[in-house]
Amino acid sequence: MKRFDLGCGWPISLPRLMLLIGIVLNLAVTTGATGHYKWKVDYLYFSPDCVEKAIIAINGQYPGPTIVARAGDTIVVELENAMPTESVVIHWHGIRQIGTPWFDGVPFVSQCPISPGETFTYKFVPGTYFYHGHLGMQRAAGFYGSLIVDLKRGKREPFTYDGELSIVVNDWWHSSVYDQETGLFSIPFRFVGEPQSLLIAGRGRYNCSLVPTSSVVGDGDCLKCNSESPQCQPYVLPVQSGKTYRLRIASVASLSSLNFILEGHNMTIVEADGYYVDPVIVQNLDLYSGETYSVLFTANQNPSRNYWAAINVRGRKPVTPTGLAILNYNSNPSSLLPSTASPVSPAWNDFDYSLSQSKLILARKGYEVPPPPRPDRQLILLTTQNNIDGRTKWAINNISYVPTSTPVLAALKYGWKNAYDPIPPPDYPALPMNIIAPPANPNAKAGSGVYTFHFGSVVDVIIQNSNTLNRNNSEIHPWHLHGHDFWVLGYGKGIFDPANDPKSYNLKNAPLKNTVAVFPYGWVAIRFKADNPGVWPFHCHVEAHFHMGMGVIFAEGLDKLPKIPKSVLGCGFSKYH
Ligand SMILES: [Cu+2]
Repeated sequence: MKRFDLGCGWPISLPRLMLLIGIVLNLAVTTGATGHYKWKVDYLYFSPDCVEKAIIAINGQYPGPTIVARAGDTIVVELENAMPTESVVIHWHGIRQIGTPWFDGVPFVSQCPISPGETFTYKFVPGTYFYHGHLGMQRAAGFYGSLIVDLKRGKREPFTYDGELSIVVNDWWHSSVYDQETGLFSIPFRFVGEPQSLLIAGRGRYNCSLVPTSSVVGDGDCLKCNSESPQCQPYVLPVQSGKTYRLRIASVASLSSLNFILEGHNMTIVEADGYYVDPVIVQNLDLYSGETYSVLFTANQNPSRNYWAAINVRGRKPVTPTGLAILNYNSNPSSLLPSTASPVSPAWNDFDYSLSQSKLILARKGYEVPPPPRPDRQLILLTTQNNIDGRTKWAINNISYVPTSTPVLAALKYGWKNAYDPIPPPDYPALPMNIIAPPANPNAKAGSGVYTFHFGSVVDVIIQNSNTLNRNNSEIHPWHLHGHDFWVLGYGKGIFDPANDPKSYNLKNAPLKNTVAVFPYGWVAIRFKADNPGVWPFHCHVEAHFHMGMGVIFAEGLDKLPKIPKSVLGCGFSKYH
């Protein structure tokens, strides 16, 4: 038995669970190199923003190690789960898992939470991605890292640069994810609140003078804050004057939409979610949780000083200080902090700014993959915040997603009728829609039904945003689709008009993405081809929102799959098969 302290004076003794997971990242071309990684996942005290807290680390490292691969490579990751009380799954965000849907890493959809000795096979396409825990709120506990897949040797990017830098950004809380989860499921509802810090490459700085030092029993009274800790010194991005850099940025934020700024430097967006986009120059970059970008910038400012790299909260009234890293020129000491003030982002509630920046993201000329001209099926998904049995939930067309105890992939493939909800959710919301007042929705309920598509069919999904349970409040939701990239056909304000709005869809150079934001009181339309046999979640990437039911499950082509590997089964009904 191991004594494990989950936080402020709450020691518990729990049996130590040891899980050994083997992951094989197997690429389409078998001639590539093989990379072998050994990972040990465990809780560890760490001080990402100077405040110490138990976080999930990989090999004692936070954020987790960066995987760098080349298209065509095979990567093997042996993952030992040394956490005393938790299973793990890892979602390889942006990787389509063609032919290997069981390795998508979503508990009770693609696989059982992992048991000892399993081996996973993943397929990559080139791009900028990341990985993260997808069980409970493990991502918010620090369980994530970068995943970079370079082009095959001999292939060239349609742009040039002298050096490459990579950061993951996120928001950070001092409360444990157990406190956060308990609050979300409590009556009355207790929200996680705004983050205490914003982190760049896992580093932020909380003002230690705000940490209570008294021993009075209460929230946070035993937080340890050490502003000298090497774990919370600003991350350094080293550059040489005159050179051009590719900066890869991924947002694994739990809640916040973020805005990234390189003080004094313009950025040219060249890649989004693994696809080249038409180069567009911006002074700052809006980032939604689940999105990845590459930007180019040239170190063309006065080289005798350093500059801030900064993130600010967008879309929610910010109470969190700016997250800061150092853009370190030439031989200036990396510890030389800029004397300038923290960069300021556009007003948090300037949603028109965000919308217009999102509309700038278009497929790069010469690299366009035009969407099929028309859909075979259309879904309109109205997202609402609801009260179900006294708890605050999110619902899609009045159904709030709850996971089953059996992987849906196996349940559907083998026809285990009792293992899932056989009634598919509705394609359209009940009319008339009301998106500008707190929803009544007296019939909202929990469910786990599945949308099943004809294999190879073209599906349009319109996500319709609405007012929350609070008056005059509607939130940004970044929606992420597993197993596919989708074309972003268009955005609109107000209620989607099925007769007229499709006329303005971009069928020429719509960008391919795997995550897209729907803005307050508006809609976004996406199109994808249901051509990847498997079962795929489509959900809000705000961790608390998905946890509160904001997602749906898609399925297609299961008869095309061979037998599901035993290694991903063993829970729920799959125990008996
Ligand atoms: Cu959301």
